[in-house]
Amino acid sequence: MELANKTIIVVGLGVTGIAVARFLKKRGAVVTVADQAAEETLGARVQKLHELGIATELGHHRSQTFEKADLVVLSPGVAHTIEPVLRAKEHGIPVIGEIELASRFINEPILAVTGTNGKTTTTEILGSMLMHSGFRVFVGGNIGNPLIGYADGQQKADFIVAEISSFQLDTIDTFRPWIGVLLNITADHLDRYPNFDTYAASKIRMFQNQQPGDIAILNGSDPLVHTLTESLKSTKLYFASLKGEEEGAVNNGTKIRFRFHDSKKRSHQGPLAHLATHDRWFLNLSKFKLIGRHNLENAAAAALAALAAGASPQTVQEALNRYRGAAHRLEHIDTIHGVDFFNDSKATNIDAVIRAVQSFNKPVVLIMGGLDKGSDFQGLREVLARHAKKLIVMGKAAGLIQSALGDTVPTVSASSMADAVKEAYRVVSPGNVILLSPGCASFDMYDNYAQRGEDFRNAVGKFKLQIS
Ligand code: UMA
Repeated sequence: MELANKTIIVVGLGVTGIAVARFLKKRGAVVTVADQAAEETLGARVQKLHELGIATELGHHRSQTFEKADLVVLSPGVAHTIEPVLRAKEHGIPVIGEIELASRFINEPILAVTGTNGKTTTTEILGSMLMHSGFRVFVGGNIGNPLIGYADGQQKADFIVAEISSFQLDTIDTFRPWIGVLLNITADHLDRYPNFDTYAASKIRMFQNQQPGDIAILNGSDPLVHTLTESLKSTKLYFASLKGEEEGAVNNGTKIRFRFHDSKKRSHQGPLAHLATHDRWFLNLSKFKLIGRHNLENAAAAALAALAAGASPQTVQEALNRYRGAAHRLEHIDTIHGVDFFNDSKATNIDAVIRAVQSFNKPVVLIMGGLDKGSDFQGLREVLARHAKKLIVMGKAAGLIQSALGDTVPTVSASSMADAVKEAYRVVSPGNVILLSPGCASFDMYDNYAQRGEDFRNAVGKFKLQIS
């Protein structure tokens, strides 16, 4: 792909936009970074670009600028359906995302992980399994480390392990992971997609360029995943449930057991002959630190990908034993007078909240709220009726959540995280759980979910001092 002297508009001045602009500038492109936000809002990021000699167009998007470009590169947070992008496409200007651009400059095999929930955990476990096996690995993508950084840097990896969001899949064209993992598909981001089907279709784009030598690792317990992946050309492995002669892994709570066929029984001549030696092998879960059934699925998916890539069973087991979990995902914060506090700030959709609440065999006081993403909060009625003692709601979506769930579980609203923690603690007894699992985006009160999680951690810390 020739970049020198090309006029390229990079849209979005976040982590991705900066990394893409730097990459393109180094290769001789004439780059402008466009962002709809005003210069004052973007702060030091603008300065950083100007120091690199990169032009900016800030405050609002101008269609004329997009229409004059040779190429438009979108950040994940920029929808490919906004007016200036549609206009550029009408003018025949190619529009791609950062993942597409990066993949055109990466020669190493890519192991990509997508799904509504569990992406970061699975990506981290997979990266760690491969590293334990002695491979050099770059871990990036939606996890916060743009893939273009690898294409631009000096690091030499054997494998690229990439967390990939639906936003990123919206703007791929030739992106072709050697191994693609699809964890699950449940409703999310309905503020960006017109409906659930469009969102689901975006997830399946992960496999659209795969060929028979490639591998798709799929959730066997999800009928929708089965239906949407029926016509894939790649070799399929399944986790969570195995039907008929399907190959892959199932978990029973204490073990993840693997099933692989030898070449005589295989319906395909894929790249996986070596897996037959791992048939009936199992991962022991006695030292696995994460709670919740969904995390067993994440571990099984990661192990399948690692084994397929050539990791040894022993190192896969070792990496799993050592994995401590990603921050803000069912993260244990503290125990105060027998009450456990868990931070699940990354749970920004309904399915994630359901999985979190179901992870405990104890009464839960749940803190929810933030910015609604078009979610149907009614989906929580059953699980809350069964497991929740009280619901604390906060942020912009507080009223919406209260009207959907207030008749199912005693509900109060809180004005701040500190207030929410205090309200939650009023009704607990030893053995209970106070869980922040918001089911909403964080942007009404915070910069991101991590800042919200830290606010919860601080509020719990201060509360502990007050009551001790
Ligand atoms: N912007 C525009 N025009 C628009 C929309 C946004 O100019 O129409 C501008 C905003 O004003 C802002 C900039 O775009 O200045 C932000 O771009 P971005 O949202 O793509 O932010 P990045 O910092 O580049 O982060 C992105 C991902 N963000 C999103 O997908 C929203 C990060 O995922 C990712 O870690 C990072 O790239 C590196 O790959 C975050 C995320 O929330 C963690 N992802 C979603 C999720 O996990 O649910 C998908």
